[in-house]
Amino acid sequence: MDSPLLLSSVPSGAQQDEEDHDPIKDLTVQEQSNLISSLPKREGWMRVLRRYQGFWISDVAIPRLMAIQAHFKPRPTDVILVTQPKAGTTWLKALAFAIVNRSNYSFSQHPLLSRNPHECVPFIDLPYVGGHAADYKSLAQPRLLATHIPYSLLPASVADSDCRLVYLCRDPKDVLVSLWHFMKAMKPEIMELSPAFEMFCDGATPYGPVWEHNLEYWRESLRRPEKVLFLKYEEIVAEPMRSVKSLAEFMGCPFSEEEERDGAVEEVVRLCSFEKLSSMEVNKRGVGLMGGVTIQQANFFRKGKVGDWVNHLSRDMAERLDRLVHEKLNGSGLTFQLGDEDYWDVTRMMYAVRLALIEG
Ligand code: PAP
Repeated sequence: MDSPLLLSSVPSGAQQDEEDHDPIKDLTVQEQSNLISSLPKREGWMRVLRRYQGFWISDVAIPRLMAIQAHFKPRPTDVILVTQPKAGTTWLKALAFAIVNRSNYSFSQHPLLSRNPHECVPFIDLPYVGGHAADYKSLAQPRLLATHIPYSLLPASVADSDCRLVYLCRDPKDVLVSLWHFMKAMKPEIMELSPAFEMFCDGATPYGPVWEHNLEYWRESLRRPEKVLFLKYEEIVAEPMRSVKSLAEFMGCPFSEEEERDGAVEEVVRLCSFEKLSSMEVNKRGVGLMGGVTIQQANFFRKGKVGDWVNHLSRDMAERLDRLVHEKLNGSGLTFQLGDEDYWDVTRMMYAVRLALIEG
């Protein structure tokens, strides 16, 4: 078991503002541990999950989350990238980093060619050490940080600050399939897909329920559109150039007409594409350490496709999860499909295509 002291050390991003603050002075390690072990528990994924303030959080991540809740203070210029795990965090980090730093590096000699995106944009809630640990002090302005923390669990300092949040979500069916593969690759003895599906439907995934995570940021993006940008993985896949331009605008560094003419937007899209990043040596063979777990960087790059769930979930499973998500999001204005009718048509069409392919 990882040392709770180590895990609860305050993230370096916050250290700059809270240099000499003891992040766990409010609770002793023993008190933290007693509190965590009293929380409702679910097992089956890589780590034990505990129900903490309405969300399922890995037990080893809770002390650090508490430290963030108590002491993290963003700078007004910070941009915090937020995702549900497996919604496209790695991609969003690469895109934001490439956009913000486009005048600092040439595209042919770019840090993303030799560093995994997680080494370029640090998580505030998960310490990551790869070939190069992210250097918080020299991060460009706006400083890019990342987190999986649900909106209601963020400290009030975030809402009170002028910092911006970029939220990326993804069709929950693809999130489930991606999450299961990711964890299976790292810990082959985790549960099979069928019980994982049941836990997912119960909302019991890291930082889940997924739909609550999505909804909280969705509502905040409607309330404060100038501070919270809400993106979908599927939309970036469909229109990468448009997404990159609106991301740049939101982060306060829009592309100039000249840059657009010179192809800078295309360069960002190309540099951050699944094909390009997954072919880099660092992402094929590199190893990193995230939240105390050793991770092959290649595990962050599996297929990068929309709709791969069709190859793993039965039609019953897909329809059940679609229906559940549809009910949970109902009335919010957030959907993962085009419309109510299309919702079911798309699922059926995907299966028809798959069947046709299998039958040759
Ligand atoms: P994390 O939240 O643990 O950091 P995250 O990056 O969100 O993981 O999830 C990885 C998913 O994003 C993988 O999806 P898949 O399992 O369905 O394939 C991965 O392939 C995909 N991904 C990583 N990089 C890119 C990219 N550059 N473009 C598109 N998808 C990507």
